Amino acid sequence: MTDEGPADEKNQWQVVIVISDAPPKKIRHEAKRKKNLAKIRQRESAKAMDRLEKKNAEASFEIVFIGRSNVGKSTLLKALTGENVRTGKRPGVTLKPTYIYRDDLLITDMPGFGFMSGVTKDKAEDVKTNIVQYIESNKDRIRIAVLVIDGLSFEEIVDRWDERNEIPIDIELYSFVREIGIIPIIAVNKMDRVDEKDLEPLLDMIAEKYGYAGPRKESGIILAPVSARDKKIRPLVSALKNEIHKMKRDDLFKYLGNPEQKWKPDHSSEK
Ligand SMILES: Nc1nc2c(ncn2[C@@H]2O[C@H](COP(=O)(O)OP(=O)(O)O)[C@@H](O)[C@H]2O)c(=O)[nH]1
Ligand SMILES: [Mg+2]
Repeated sequence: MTDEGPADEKNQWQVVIVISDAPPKKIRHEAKRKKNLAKIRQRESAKAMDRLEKKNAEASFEIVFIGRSNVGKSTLLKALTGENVRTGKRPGVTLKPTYIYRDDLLITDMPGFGFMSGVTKDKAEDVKTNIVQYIESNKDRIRIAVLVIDGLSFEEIVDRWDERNEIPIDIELYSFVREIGIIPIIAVNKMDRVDEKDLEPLLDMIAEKYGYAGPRKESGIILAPVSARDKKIRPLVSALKNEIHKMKRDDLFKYLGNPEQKWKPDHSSEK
């Protein structure tokens, strides 16, 4: 008879239940695996950001596109560059810019800062802060900012902010880029939904909302009425070329709109 041997018949089938705080091995493994994966992803994402920043640093001329979600920014960029930048993300969710590279020209699609009631105010503010920070840290190479607005809903949005005694993000960002020496161009999109006869009054109203009183043409504000949907973007292409020409970079014309399109410097917007 051995030591372990049952001394008594009653003890033979005793079941021992071990109660432990530790999760089963399988779950522990899974948790560890997830944690490692998250770490790797974080590292990869940091590396990707570094690579992106290095790549972006090679650019010497940047044009940023800024606007609320749903104003037609992606459609406009597609019409202008042929590049598909549509992210398909929910408005206001993406915080990171998207880039288009053409030699040393960098075209940046900034995240949209919310529209209507779809996005909370905090989220819109977060996006705004990100945009401001991005522009601040890259202001040496950012030469032009295209601020895209929806020509139809712009007045309503501005009025709503006015009622609350707040400055609409569109207008705040316009002043901001101008103050740090970046040329702002306002692309007034969705003009296919505006009657020809209403166009001039609409542009006057927009200039006024941006704080320009008096005759619009003498004010210096650059407004480009376009329809991204119908690829009618000539006023924007002209305004861009006009500014790029002043910066002596006509070599970049070929990357914007229809390269066949003849272009002559327009000095009407100069003071
Ligand atoms: N009527 C009209 N709709 C447009 C125009 N440009 C864009 N849209 C529509 O507006 C919506 C938002 O466009 P999108 O380019 O995704 O806007 P984003 O969020 O600013 O990038 C889509 O349904 C487009 O088809 C335009 O010039 N006219
Ligand atoms: Mg978009």
